[in-house]
Amino acid sequence: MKKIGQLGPLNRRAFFGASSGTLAALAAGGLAGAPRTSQALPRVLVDAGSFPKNFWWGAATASYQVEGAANADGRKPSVWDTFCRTPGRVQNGDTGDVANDHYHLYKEDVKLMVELGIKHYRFSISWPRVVPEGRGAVNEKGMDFYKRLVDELLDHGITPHATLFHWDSPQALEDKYGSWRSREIARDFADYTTAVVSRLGDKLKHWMTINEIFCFTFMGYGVGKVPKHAPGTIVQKRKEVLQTVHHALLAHGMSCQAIRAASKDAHVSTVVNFDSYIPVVETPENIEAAKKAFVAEEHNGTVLVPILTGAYNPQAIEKLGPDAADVQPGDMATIGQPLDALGFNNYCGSYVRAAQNARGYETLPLPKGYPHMHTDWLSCVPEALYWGVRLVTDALGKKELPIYISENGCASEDVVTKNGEVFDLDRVMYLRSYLRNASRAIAEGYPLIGYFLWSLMDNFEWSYGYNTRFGITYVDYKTQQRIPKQSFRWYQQVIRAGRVL
Ligand code: PNW
Repeated sequence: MKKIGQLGPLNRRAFFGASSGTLAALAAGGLAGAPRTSQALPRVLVDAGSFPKNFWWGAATASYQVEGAANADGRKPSVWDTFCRTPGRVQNGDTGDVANDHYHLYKEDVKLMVELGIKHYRFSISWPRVVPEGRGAVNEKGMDFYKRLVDELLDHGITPHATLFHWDSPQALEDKYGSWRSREIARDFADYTTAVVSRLGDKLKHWMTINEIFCFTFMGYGVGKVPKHAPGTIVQKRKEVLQTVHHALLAHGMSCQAIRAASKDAHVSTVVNFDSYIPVVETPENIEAAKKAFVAEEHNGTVLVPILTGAYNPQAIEKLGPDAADVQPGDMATIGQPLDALGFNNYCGSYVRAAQNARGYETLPLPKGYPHMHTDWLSCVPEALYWGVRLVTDALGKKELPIYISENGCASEDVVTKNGEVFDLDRVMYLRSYLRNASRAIAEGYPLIGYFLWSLMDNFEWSYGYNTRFGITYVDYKTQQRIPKQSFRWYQQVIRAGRVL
């Protein structure tokens, strides 16, 4: 791969010798479409924050967080409906019963997307809306909602990208066999996949199997204590948690096979919030340290690495010892299905440096005063985006695998002014910094093809309820009014210009 960042002095001279017309075109983002491997592309484009013309500019949401209509047209409860009804689990006792009422207001929301200028929209399909019992009969009325949504998107020139699972698993399967604790869920998920793809696959080509395995396994099953996410099961042993991870990996692999069987021209990917490691100083030693941490630490070693390579990372497994999951013959080959792309959900990251220990690296704690956004877990670590993309390529050797940012976004304490405006300048600052790192990755030749901002609009933020807002559109939940924030206006211009503004 040719790395533009490594261009020699000749090219830099060529740039500085460029005509004022070229400079003007650069300033206007007019060269954004230049191929990323072009020898003529000057390094200064890294700083200009330009993006290729065919870059996927998008935004994302998820079914339980926006749809509402919890009892409409035959939908049955998901584990999140139950979790929300359990006192103390969700702030303020909030539920997804109504949420953004997107189920009924989707046409208005597509208009919002048109105004924003995105050409790609990522949403998720609710399993208990489509197969209310988790297995068996398909609820065609529920399915029809997604057909209407897809038609509406296509009519407006927006490419739909569907996530098959974004945490709202059917309560019926929780009652039957404890959801992800049972291996049976992988088969049920594959059958549900077939039901969806065989009905939507003629129009919808971009499929993502599962969103963030980490969040409904490691965060859905707690050893001896109540976890933060549904189903909220207390287990006795760590191994039980790792077993849910294994079943989710298996479900992903079988879902990939089901998609390809049901749709010949499907684009298949999955979405992982893998941990990103930033060399605290970009020296060769620290970069090596980042590569080591990236594959060996528990989360990546037990989720991303098996998905991309068909094997758990040996160091992670060794560290887990007796807590590692039981694996049956053939499982790993199923898990390591070839993918057309990888979705990367990125919010933060860890700093790392080389160390004289057995692992060869150490991660560094963030000091108390480190920049922090408006929710407890969200530090501002923009380089995490660049390094996450780079490390998939460099540490896992996946040089040809396209990567897109499936989520990146920021929580702010949004206040609507008397004039009906929202000045979420902290969100703009955050997004701008992360997008600059996206442009750096592209300028250096890494295969980053798109960006879905989380989120198109405020929505149900899981155990934080409606108090934590991640949208670039403000939602007044009393009236369901949508109010574009300053970040919306900013992103709109970024998309238009094809570069960070
Ligand atoms: C993602 N963390 O979750 C989810 O995919 C979205 O549904 C969610 O609304 C969004 O991020 C914002 O939270 C995450 O602790 C939850 O690092 C937690 C973390 C990261 C992502």
